[in-house]
Amino acid sequence: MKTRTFIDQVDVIVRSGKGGDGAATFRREALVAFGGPDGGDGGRGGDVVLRASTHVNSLIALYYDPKLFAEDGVPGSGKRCYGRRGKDLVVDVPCGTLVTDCATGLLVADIVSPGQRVVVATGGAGGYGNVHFKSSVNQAPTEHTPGGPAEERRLHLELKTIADAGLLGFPNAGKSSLLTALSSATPKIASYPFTTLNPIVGTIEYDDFAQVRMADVPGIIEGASRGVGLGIDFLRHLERARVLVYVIDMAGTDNRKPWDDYRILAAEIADFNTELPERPFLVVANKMDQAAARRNLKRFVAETGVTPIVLSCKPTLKNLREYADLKDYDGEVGLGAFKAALRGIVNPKPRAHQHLDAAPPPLHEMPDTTGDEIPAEALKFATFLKLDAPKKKRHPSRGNIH
Ligand SMILES: Nc1nc2c(ncn2[C@@H]2O[C@H](COP(=O)(O)OP(=O)(O)OP(=O)(O)O)[C@@H](O)[C@H]2O)c(=O)[nH]1
Ligand SMILES: [Mg+2]
Repeated sequence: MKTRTFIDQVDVIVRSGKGGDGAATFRREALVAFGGPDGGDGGRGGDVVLRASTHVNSLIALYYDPKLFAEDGVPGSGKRCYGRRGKDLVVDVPCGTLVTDCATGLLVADIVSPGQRVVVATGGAGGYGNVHFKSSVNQAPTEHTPGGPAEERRLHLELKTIADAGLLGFPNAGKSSLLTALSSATPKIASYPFTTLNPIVGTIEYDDFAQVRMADVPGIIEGASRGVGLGIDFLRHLERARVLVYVIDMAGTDNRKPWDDYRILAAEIADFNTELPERPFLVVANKMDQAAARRNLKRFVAETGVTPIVLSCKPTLKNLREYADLKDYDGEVGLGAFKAALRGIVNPKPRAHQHLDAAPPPLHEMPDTTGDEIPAEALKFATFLKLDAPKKKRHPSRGNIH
């Protein structure tokens, strides 16, 4: 059996640590009469924390190990010894994980930005030892408190990939080829349907280092909303996309009709989520290097009323407009045109000086320095120093007293 390598939905049980009990002990020592109470506090139980990480792209680890239990706090003991606090359990999840409570169905968290941490089960507080209960009228207290209870719940984790653009199309339309042509992602490409079984995200880079993330998902076929083929469950990975890209095999491989393909795709995504058809979209006519595609293009425009961006993913093809005799075609032609159209909709910020309105002045216009201090003018552009960022507050050490 083939091992699973990708999971985008999983149920987990999270349980925080129980707080350690406070101790009720008395100082017993030779030559010390009436030593008094010396029971220490219990330690706090550990939390269960979900942390967004860019180093994981699937919930597979949680599928094989769905019990997320943090450590209990250690009970207090004599000689005012406080118990150690339980260790937090920090679990890495991919960016774009949606967490819901299975019992209530309510949203617990949407974990999106790298490094974001969400405490999904809080550890119980440590109990008080009997040292806290001594007073002039109660000099030998046996009172102490138990540690706080652990919190346990069942959570549903669902991954909705974060990408700016999502590729949508029939199997074999060339979605993975398009992603490969524009980014450095390496999805599997082959001439049989359902080559792609998991969503794959690639990053398209522009000259000014602006980036657009594009997701390739498995192909959908007619009836997918009823579960035909791989179904449309994986379309959840396109739900966060700002632009949908319909990839149409204009050559009509396997006797398919491109205009019907387009209509079916539109109907299937509307079945999945009524909001998706209202998103901005681009239509791409792929495989234009083939003669059949050139024949189909006119009919496609007439039947659907859409003027697609025509292109071919073949890397050897330099001038498609000439090669495919598209001189009088009204629409855009080529991979470059598609890249530009994508940028027009997603509008990514250039990565250089994206935080500033103006570019830095040329170096020779920068004020001169003695070399000891950095001029204020130059510091403005030294963003890596993060001078504007507020200083992090130090957490006051509270020891183990609760
Ligand atoms: N002639 C020609 N063939 C292409 C072009 N783009 C893709 N192909 C071929 O079409 C076939 C399918 O390409 P894929 O990129 O795997 O298609 P896909 O849409 O990702 O398919 P699934 O992952 O199965 O949904 C491969 O054999 C490609 O070589 C193109 O522009 N021209
Ligand atoms: Mg594919």
